[in-house]
Order: sequence, then C-alpha cells, then structure tokens
Amino acid sequence: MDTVDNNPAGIPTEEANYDSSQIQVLEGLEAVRKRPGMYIGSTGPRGLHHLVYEIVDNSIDEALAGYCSMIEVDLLPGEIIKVSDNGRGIPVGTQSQTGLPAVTVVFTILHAGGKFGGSGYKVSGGLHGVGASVVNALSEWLEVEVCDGEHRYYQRFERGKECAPLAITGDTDQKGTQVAFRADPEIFEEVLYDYDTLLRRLREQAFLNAGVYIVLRDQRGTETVEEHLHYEGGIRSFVEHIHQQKGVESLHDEVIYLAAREGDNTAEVALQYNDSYTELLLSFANNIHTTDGGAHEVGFKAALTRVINDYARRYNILKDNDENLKGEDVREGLTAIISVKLTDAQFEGQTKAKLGNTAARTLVDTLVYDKLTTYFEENPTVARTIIEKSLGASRAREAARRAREVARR
Ligand code: TTJ
Repeated sequence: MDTVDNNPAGIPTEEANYDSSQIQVLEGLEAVRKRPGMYIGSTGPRGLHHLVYEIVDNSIDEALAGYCSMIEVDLLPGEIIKVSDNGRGIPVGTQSQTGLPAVTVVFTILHAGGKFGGSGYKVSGGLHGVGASVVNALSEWLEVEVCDGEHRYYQRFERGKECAPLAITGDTDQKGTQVAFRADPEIFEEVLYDYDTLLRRLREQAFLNAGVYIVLRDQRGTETVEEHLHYEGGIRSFVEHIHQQKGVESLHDEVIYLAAREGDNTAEVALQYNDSYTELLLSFANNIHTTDGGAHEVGFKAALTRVINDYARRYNILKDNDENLKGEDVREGLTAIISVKLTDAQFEGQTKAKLGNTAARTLVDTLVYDKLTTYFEENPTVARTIIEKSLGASRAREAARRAREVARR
C-alpha cells in the first residue's frame, strides 16, 4: 500500500508538523467540550471544582518534587480562579514533536496520560499535564504566565484555542507559574465556587504534603477572606485535625507515625486511638483519595491485626485458649491515614478510587508490621492501652453474638 503523503504541497516540515498538531488540538478540544463528563465527571458543582483541583495538582506535583514551596489560590470577582506557584515554571522550550512551546502543548494537547517537560515527574497526582488541557478546553478563557528566572512569558486561550502564540512580555529574575481562568458558562450549569469546598480540599493537600504552603483567598466580596494552610506535621496533623473536629478524646498522647521508602515509592501511616466506638480510615495514593481503598488499605489492616495479636500473645494478655482479636476489634476507636506515593500508581476503575498495585500491599504491610511492632516494644503503656480497647471491643462483639443466639432460640 502506498504511504500517505501528508505533505503534498511540500510545506517545510516545521509547518507541516504544525498543521498535523493543530488538527490534533482541535480534535482534542472538541472531544472534551462535547463530552465534558468523560473528563471531569460532571458539569455540576463537582466538575466545576474539579477544574481547580486539576490546576492546583500541577503545583502540588512541583512541590512534591521539591521545587515549589508556595501555592496561592485566588477566587476573584466574576468567578475567576487564579493559581500561582513559585516552582521552576512550566517549560517554554520548543517541543520537537509539535514544534510548539511545551507550555502551549500542556494547555492544548490532550495527553493519553503522558508527562511533559522531558524528565516529567517521578510521582504525580493527577496524570500530570493531562488536566491542564481539559481545564483550558472547558474555560471561557485561560491565561498562563511563566517566569523562568530570565523572562516572563504569557499566552491567552479562549475555549481552548490559543488567541496568539506564546509571547515574551518582559525580563524577570522570578521563577514560577501563574494560571487564571474562567469556567465556560456554556458548559457548566452554574459557575459559582464554594469557598469551604475548596478549603477542605486544599487543607487535605497541605496535610498530605508536609511543609507545602497553600494560601486560599476569596476576593469576590468587599472583604477578602484568607486561609493559610501549612502543616509541618503532615498526616500527623491530619489525625489531630480529625480528632479535634470529631470532639473525641485520644487514648494516647502521641499520633503514631510510620514511614518507609522503597526506591522512588514512599508509604506513610499516621494513627491514633480515641474513646469512640467508630473507626475512620482515610487512604490516599499520589494525593488522590482512594475512597474504595485497595492494596494499601488491605496491607494496613492485615498488619495492624497481626501486630496487636502478636503483642497480646507475647505478653500473655491473650491467653492460649483465647480467640484472636478480629480486624473490627482492633480498629474500634481508630483514626488512621494511609498515604502512598508511587511512580506507577494503578487506579482501578474510571473513578480512580481504588489502588490496584499489589506491591503497595506488601510495602504498607511490611512498614506497619515492622515499625508498629517496634513502637509497641518501645511504648508498652500505649500498646497495653490499645490492646485493652481492642479486648473490650472483642468482648462486646461476643456478648452481642450470644444475645442474638438467645433471642433466636
Ligand atoms: C516540569 O519538569 C521540568 C521543569 O518544569 C516542571 C514544571 O512544569 N513545573 C511546574 C508546572 N510548576 N508549576 C506547574 C504548573 C502550575 C500551574 C498553576 C498549572 C500548570 C498546568 C502547571
């Protein structure tokens, strides 16, 4: 079969590439605007707020990589969102495949989940660089400004189409990226951001990325409302925040914090028991809340149950003929955060709500088994308090079972 000559007029390769990538741009944008729900879940409030998360996730990735220490999210009059960071700045160099500046590619080419800027990132929240083009396609307008320590670059898009090529607008010694956009009322039923919704999500990101500094500002009214989110304690602060919100008493003073690294993958666990009878387990993979759990949660639960039973038997708190404590017994009154960051995170299902990597199960299981065992050996009083709590739960469960049996007879 003859090869297709996609350059019949003999246009110089540079422009020919430009044409083919232009076509790819238009097809991509059209696909997103035709079926927005495929890319952001819905065109209701959740989808609208998802636009902000997709943009902020890029700055969080830069913070995760260690190059950005400050992220600012501004809500401006007219429901305009502005996200700024002091990272390295999105690359502005020409990308070979398209002949376009990398930053233009980021906002106009729909990635199949790839990375941009050469090295890209080791661990990434969203599918780095994928979200930006979707946000752009669904925005009435979007403006990006990049400072790379030498020049200031600027580009404006409308409904995803560039208004003009990337331009140099000045010199600067600053570094960072700033993106402002207005969601397209033609796509979204209502363009109205909820401050508390954004605050909850940004606070969660600050907990999950210890040390990163996020400022949320609402400048839509006459008075600016501002919140500074910064937790050196990371997920330990997350557990403390939850206990404070729930108004429960902790059974031991210190949040137990366990962490391990395996190559570029990391796993962290923060846990503390309280005087309630409910359990709260929140798990995350690459800063994404895995509401359907997955391998990391399975590993955590299995190891926690084993550590507590092993310790109880080793010190004869559980007698030989006593049954083992069950998972539900050892998790009564437990608040725990599991956060794994993986270079090749596999999320099951379209909702990305369940972590598939079986390696994460071993990573978390080994982390919890080894380091919680050590913690209990070094803190016997805490260990005994937790085991007493679990024994109480086991006895209550057994009593309820017997009562059910009697009631049935
Ligand atoms: C990527 O790796 C090479 C050096 O530059 C890195 C980068 O692109 N960093 C970066 C991207 N920092 N901040 C962004 C970013 C910020 C916002 C607000 C929005 C987007 C799409 C990217």
